[in-house]
Amino acid sequence: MGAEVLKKIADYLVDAEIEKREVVKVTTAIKPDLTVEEAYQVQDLIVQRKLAEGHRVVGPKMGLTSKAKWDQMGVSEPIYGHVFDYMLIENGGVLPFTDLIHPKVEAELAFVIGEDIEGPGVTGAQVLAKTAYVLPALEIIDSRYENFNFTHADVIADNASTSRVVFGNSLKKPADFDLELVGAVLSVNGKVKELGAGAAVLGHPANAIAMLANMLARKGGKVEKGEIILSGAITSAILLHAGDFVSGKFDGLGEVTFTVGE
Ligand code: OOG
Ligand code: MG
Repeated sequence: MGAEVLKKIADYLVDAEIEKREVVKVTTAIKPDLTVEEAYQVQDLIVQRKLAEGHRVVGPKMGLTSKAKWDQMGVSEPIYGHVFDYMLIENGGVLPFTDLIHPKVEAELAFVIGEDIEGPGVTGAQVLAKTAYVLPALEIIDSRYENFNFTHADVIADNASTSRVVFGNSLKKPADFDLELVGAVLSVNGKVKELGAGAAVLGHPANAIAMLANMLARKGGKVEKGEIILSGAITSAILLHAGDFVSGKFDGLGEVTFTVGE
């Protein structure tokens, strides 16, 4: 019985994604008492459905890891989601506006994992030692919920609003950087909209990957070699419109851009 409801929620959210329409949040429409544990079970069902449909997981991602995001979304606890291969857009590429519901963009630092990282008790320093490369990224989030309005459990069930990702082309060794100090400037149509530094993400973005490893360990999972993992937005997310040109400039890591198509 319980399992049926969770499958119904997973299909409700994936169908909304595929049909590009917003839906009332799960805790209002289907299950007011949805727990965080159940929400991650829904997310696992979404992963299973995507894999069955022939998609591949690029890696988990972290979200809600900065004060800017906590203040913007009204949910102040970090969460994780999953990025799939069909979500990748090349640097300089086009995001067709009509593919999504109400997309927003945010600037992030990403980690290419060089060795498996298994919790509990993982620290940011251990993450850095096991990171092959860091690279800049723009994440396009697209909550399936009306007005991006959700509770902690709702957003977890909705795969942490994950929708598209543009990775930068420059891969750098983490030892060559102080990721705390890496500045990020997010502009739309040549106007600076948001700016910040790596330290906005839990003091150091490697701490977000450590937290992810520790969260996955509770379910017997780990951060795996070869995954490319977003550490969470440094700043608030910006609502996108057809025709927008988006640029994220990251100190020492280059520029990531895309255009929003019609
Ligand atoms: C949830 C996803 C948050 C981030 O980087 O903080 C996220 C949302 O804000 O809709 O991806
Ligand atoms: Mg994000």
